[in-house]
Amino acid sequence: MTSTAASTSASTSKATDPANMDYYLGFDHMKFYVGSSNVCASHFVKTYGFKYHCFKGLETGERLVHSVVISNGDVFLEFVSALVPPTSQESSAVCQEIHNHIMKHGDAVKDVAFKVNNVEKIYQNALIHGAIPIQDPVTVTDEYGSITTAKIGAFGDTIHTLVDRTKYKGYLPGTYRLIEKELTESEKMHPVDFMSIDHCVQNHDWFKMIPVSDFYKNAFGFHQYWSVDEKQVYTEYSALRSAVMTDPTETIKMPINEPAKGLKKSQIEEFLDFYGGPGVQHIAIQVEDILTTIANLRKRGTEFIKVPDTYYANLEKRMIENKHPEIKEPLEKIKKLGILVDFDENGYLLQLFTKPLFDRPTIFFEFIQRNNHNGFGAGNFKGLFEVLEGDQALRGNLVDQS
Ligand code: TYF
Ligand code: FE
Repeated sequence: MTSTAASTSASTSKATDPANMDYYLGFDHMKFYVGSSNVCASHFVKTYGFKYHCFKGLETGERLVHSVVISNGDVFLEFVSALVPPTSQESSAVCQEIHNHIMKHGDAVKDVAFKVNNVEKIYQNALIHGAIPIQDPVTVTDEYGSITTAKIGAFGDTIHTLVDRTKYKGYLPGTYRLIEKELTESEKMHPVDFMSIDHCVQNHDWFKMIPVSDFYKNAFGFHQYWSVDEKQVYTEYSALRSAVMTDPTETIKMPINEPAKGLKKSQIEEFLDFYGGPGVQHIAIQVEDILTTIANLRKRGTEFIKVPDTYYANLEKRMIENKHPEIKEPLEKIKKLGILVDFDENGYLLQLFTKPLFDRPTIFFEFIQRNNHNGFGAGNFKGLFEVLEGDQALRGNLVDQS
C-alpha cells in the first residue's frame, strides 16, 4: 500500500503525513455528455453566467465529437456531444459511449476530473485497490506545455480523470481552439463571478454509502470529513444518509448520499429512478458575493427552489435561540432573494439551489458563500428537503416507497 492510501480511518482532522499532501489540488473540470454541446453551452452562458472558453469539432479536425468548454473563475464545464449516429460507419467507441450514456442517463455528468500533481502515484494506488483502469497515464507536450492525464472508473458510468497541469497553460491537449466570440450585450448585462467548485454530491443506491466511501478511502486516500444519518436528516416522508469524503488536504469534497427508509419515495430514489443508477446530483459553486450572484442569476432567468416564508420565521427563531456570529448581509435582502442561511457560533454560510438543469429531475447547481463555516447547511436540510419533496410531488413522484 502506498502512503496515499494510509489515511483510511474516518476522522475530521487533516492527515498530517507530508507524503500525503498536495496530491490533490481541487476539482479540475466537469465533463457532461449531452445531446448538443452548442445548445447547452449557450444556455449555460446566458442563464448561469459562464463564459465561452474553447471548443473542438469539425472545424478543428474532429470527425466524431463536438465539445464546448465554458468557465467562470476556476469552474470549468465541458459539454461533449456525438457528431455521427451510432449506426454510421465512422462511429467509434467514443460515440457509442456518448449515445449510450445519454440514452440511459439523459444529459449528465460523465467525468468529475481532479487536479493533481502526481497522476502516476494516485493511478497506481487506485488500481492496486481495485479501481477500474480506463486510460493509463499519458503525458502530452504541445505549444501550451506538458500535461499528464489518466482515467479511472468512479461509480456507475461516471469516471474520474486525473489531470496534472502544473506545467501546462492550455485546457487539455487535442484540437481545442479558443472561442473568440464576444459576449453579447445581454450576456454582459448581469455579471456573475464564481470562485471554484466547493463540493460535488453523488447519489447512490440503498446501502452503498459505506462501500463507496471505502472505495474513496482505499483507492484515492480520502477520509471522511463529516456525516449525517436518518436520525438527523428526515422529513415527514423520507430520510437519507450522507458521508462527505475528502482528500488529505481537504480541497476536494464529495458528499455520498444514500436513501434511508421513509414513508414515501425519497428525493434520492427519485434521482436513481430517473438517472438509471448512481450519478452526480449537484455541483456546488462557491461565490464571494451570493447576494449579487443570486440577484443577477435571477435577472438572467435562472430558476431556484423556493423556500416558504415560514423558513425565515424559523431562521429568526433559530438565531434568537442559538449563539450566532454577526451576519453582514441584511436578513431582509437574504429573504427577498430566497437565500438559505446556516450558522454556528463561529461562522455562517449562505446557499441556494437551482431547479434541475436538464429535463430529468437529476442534476442541479448549488451556489454557496462561506463566512468561516465549513458545513453543508445541515440546519437547512429539513426545510430544504421539504421543499424538494414539494417539487417531487408536482412531478407525480412523491409516491409510497416500494
Ligand atoms: O451538499 C449537501 O450536503 C447540501 C445538502 O439532495 C443537500 O447541499 C444534500 C442532499 C440534497 C440536496 C442538498
Ligand atoms: Fe451541497
